[in-house]
Amino acid sequence: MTETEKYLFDVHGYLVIKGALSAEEVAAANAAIDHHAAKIQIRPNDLAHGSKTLEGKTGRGDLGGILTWEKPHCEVFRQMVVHPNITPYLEELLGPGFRLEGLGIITMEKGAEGFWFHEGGTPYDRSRFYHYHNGRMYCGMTNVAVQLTDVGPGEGGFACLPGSHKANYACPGEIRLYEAHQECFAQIPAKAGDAILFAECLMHGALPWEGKHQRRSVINRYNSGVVAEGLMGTYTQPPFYAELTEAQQAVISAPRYRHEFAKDEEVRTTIAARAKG
Ligand SMILES: O=C(O)CCC(=O)C(=O)O
Repeated sequence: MTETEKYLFDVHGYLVIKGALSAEEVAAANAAIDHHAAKIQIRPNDLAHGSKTLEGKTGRGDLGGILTWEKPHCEVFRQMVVHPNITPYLEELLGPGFRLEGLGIITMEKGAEGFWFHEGGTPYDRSRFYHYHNGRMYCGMTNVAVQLTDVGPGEGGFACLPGSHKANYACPGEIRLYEAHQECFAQIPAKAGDAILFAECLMHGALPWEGKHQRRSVINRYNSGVVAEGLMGTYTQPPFYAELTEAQQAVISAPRYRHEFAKDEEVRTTIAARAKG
């Protein structure tokens, strides 16, 4: 994570990682979704929460179970959970040994409703926080929304209130419902293959989808290695565990205590210095 990226993430609570996936990876993910399109579950218009500005003609689509799909369709999603273009950002925010909390695909057809703006740092949630301490950022749940189709300016989809990950006061209801101060929100244009990295405690949601094409976003949710909001089912390994690479197994794992490597190194340096006299 470059110094500029750190600055932008700290200030905004999100960052667009451009070109996180290659064109081949985007194509493989889209082919896999096309193959499983019949499994997309359209929600019963339950996300706008009565907002007049977020309501739509249809619900958003949800598609799950992607890591269990038959080969080759599961492979690109398994690669995505520990992708070399994404892992360094997660290590910066969550520390080494971060773990996957859950994942799924969001689809939206033209006219699909938005999602009311949730989270936002108040009330404070011990698993979904953001703070800066001893020269580095610390995040609770952190998400990577990998875009599989282009999102143009004004087309809707993921949106947030930049900076709200640091909020201290409760958010007024009409702002959460996108009925006041809309000018403060950011809708995030992106190209297929870009990934939106965001702190879950950033107030975020979605605007109704205006694009002619289907919106497709893979959302991978992570937390630090010691935290679990869910257990990927249970503490038992998922049935496909043996098929995963070592790196994939490490993120699809039960929460456990992990030493902070920096601290270990400091101790080792002190001991080495004393040994030299
Ligand atoms: O990208 C979206 O549609 C919003 C997703 C969202 O708010 C969430 O998953 O919590």
